[in-house]
Amino acid sequence: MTRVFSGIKPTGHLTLGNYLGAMRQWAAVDQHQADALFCIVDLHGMTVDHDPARLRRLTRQAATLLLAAGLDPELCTVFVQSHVDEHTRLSYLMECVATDGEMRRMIQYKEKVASEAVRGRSVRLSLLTYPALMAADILAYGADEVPVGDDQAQHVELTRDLAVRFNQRYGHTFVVPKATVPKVAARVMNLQDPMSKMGKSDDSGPGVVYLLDEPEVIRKKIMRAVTDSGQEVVYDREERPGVANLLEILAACTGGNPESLATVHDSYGALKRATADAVLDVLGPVQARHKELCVDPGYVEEVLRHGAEKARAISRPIVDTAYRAIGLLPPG
Ligand code: AQP
Repeated sequence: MTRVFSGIKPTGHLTLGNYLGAMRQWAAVDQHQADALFCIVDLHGMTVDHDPARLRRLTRQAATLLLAAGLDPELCTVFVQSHVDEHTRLSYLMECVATDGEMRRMIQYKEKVASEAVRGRSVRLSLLTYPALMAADILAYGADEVPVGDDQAQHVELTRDLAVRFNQRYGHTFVVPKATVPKVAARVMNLQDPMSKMGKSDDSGPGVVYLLDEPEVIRKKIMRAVTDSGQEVVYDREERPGVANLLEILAACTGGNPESLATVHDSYGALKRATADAVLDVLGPVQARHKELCVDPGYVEEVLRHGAEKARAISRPIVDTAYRAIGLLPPG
């Protein structure tokens, strides 16, 4: 059976981008068709300035939202990265296989360094080595496929390179994984700045739809989305990125396609209303289930404890093999 691994960073409240680009596919497809592991990658949440209490809170909230979005612990494994030591054990080996040039070429790293430099700040070393930990996350489970939005495809590509290099130098140890990117909503854009991705740690609240926003807030954000001065609804990502983003969100929520949806709505207002309705239809059940799960936090903790046990049982033998292969003396 194909093994699938994917993760989500608790660096902010989860967004419509996380849901349409990742979580929905995990729940609707991956957990049914594969041996799937989904991880709240809390260690990655410390590569930028963080507040310990907030990180803990967001980690619990992300786990609750994954279950609310339909991940079923009977069908898949849901766990927290820091609960399974194998991730950091293997990450160091990945750092010994990767080069600093490879790390510095990562687009996310370059963008973050540039934006911090503007404020006269430097970045944490862990931001540079983040892709080594991400490679470890994936390779420790022998994952064949990594479903991600297209922003993460470069990191999965590096993971493949590291797996191949390790296997060539030290003997076959790792499955070489491949990224799978959803056909629709691979990149949901910020409603106020449709040239930038809708990201959960963005400062621009009005451009980001959070999964736990109140329905009227969601509607308001979509109705106020930046479009352009045109009148006619056409799907053109280059020339009309704001309208294209709304059409893509609507398509992702309704199962249509952006080009034909453009012919259905005769004004930007009608398109925005339809998009808001569709988003609310999709998020309503997730919000309702989240509310139910919050009543019983013990259930979520139990799911995570059991998930970590299952994750450990898979990853420990693979990481032990890698330790032996690279030349580390096993403990007596
Ligand atoms: N806007 C998006 N459109 C489509 N997919 C997205 N994903 C994230 N944003 C979008 C996908 O969600 C999964 C989990 O992402 P992540 O939380 O681990 O990391 P990220 O991609 O860095 O997400 P954010 O929200 O942009 O976080 P910050 O702001 O902290 O950097 C991944 O599969 C991702 O592709």
